[in-house]
Amino acid sequence: MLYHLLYPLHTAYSFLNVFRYITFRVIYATLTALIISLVLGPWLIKKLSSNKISQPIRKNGPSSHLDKEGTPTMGGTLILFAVSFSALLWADLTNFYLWLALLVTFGFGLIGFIDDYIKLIKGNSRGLRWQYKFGSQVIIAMVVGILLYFHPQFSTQLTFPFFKNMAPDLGYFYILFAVFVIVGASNAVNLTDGLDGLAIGPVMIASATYLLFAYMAGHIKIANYLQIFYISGAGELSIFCGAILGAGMGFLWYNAYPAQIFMGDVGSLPLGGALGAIAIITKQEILLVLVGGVFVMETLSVIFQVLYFKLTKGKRIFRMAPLHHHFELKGWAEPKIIVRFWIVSIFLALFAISTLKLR
Ligand code: 57M
Repeated sequence: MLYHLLYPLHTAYSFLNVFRYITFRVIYATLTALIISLVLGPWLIKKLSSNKISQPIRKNGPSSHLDKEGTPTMGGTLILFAVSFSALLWADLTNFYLWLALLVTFGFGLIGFIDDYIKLIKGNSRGLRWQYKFGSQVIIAMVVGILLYFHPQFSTQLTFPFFKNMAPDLGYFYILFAVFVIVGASNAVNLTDGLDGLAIGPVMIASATYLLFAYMAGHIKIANYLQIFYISGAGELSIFCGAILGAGMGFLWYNAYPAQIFMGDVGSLPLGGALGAIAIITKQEILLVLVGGVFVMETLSVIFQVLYFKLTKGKRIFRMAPLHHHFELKGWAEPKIIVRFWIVSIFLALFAISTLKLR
């Protein structure tokens, strides 16, 4: 909004020309979201606690989690507020991709909110029925895929790291691919959100990485130099990524071990969905497997665990899935698991960025 209000005044006040620059607006979108989540965090924690919106702990999980009983959850509401307020304040509101990212964020956020509401406030531990939860995610992702498919500028070609000449055109199958990426990323982040700061750390690392990708994709000279798709207007998504990064940092201040608040499905589902949508829009879909490698490992650990359990009629590969629980049961301290997963996430993100040159 500030871009529309203040940039036009640069003819009278030249210093307002700075609002033209995406780099400037990314920095201040990040700082705005950070300050909002830092300042409102204590108030929300108190509000959730007084309304007894706290996490029930399943008895069949690691015993160390029993101490977490009563931790306030649904902190994702704060993340969503900080992200949307900051993005709407600093981004170009006429940008198509910004509204696509907001559609996924709010759509998946509403699904997560309803799930949390049923579980935590209505007291039904099953939450939203998986058919409704999964079905509504698919519908929202389908709408995004269709809007992109019919967008005149958007390409349905798939880009691969390392092979710059390999870009098969998926045609309308791209819509299904987009659904797979967005819904998959959303549920992968959801599965990962099982230790203090374990999900928000890699989400921040991924949003910082896609902040770079979006800026480069929207900058014709850089895009041509790197031989990546030039997506006119994608640069505004780096402001959205900055808002996620800032909101994540502020949330992590309170979610860091020992957590004073959990994000809930209202946080994990939209954050994953937004990263999936940004990966699709910036045409760095396959790289999301690397950038979001921690989420992929956690999801694969569950898939392999369940398949092996069924195939061997009761045997397990891991002591418990997702992977973070396996290390807990091996005796690793929770902070050690969390920080090591962050280190892996940073390594994978740096390697993913390097692939833009290794092609
Ligand atoms: C999402 N939710 C956490 C919190 C967070 C198919 C199966 C793998 C599903 C999986 C599952 O239930 N996943 C649901 C993970 C939960 O966190 C809440 O959920 C929100 C995210 N959606 O924001 O509100 C618990 O995680 C802990 N936590 C923290 N700090 C945080 O910052 O400590 C969360 C955030 C919280 C808290 O204890 O209560 C979760 O783990 O449920 N199921 C599992 O992950 C279960 N695994 C399992 O059953 N494995 C089986 C099979 C199915 C693969 C096996 O290995 O044989 C484990 N999780 C739990 N209990 N809680 C084990 C049983």
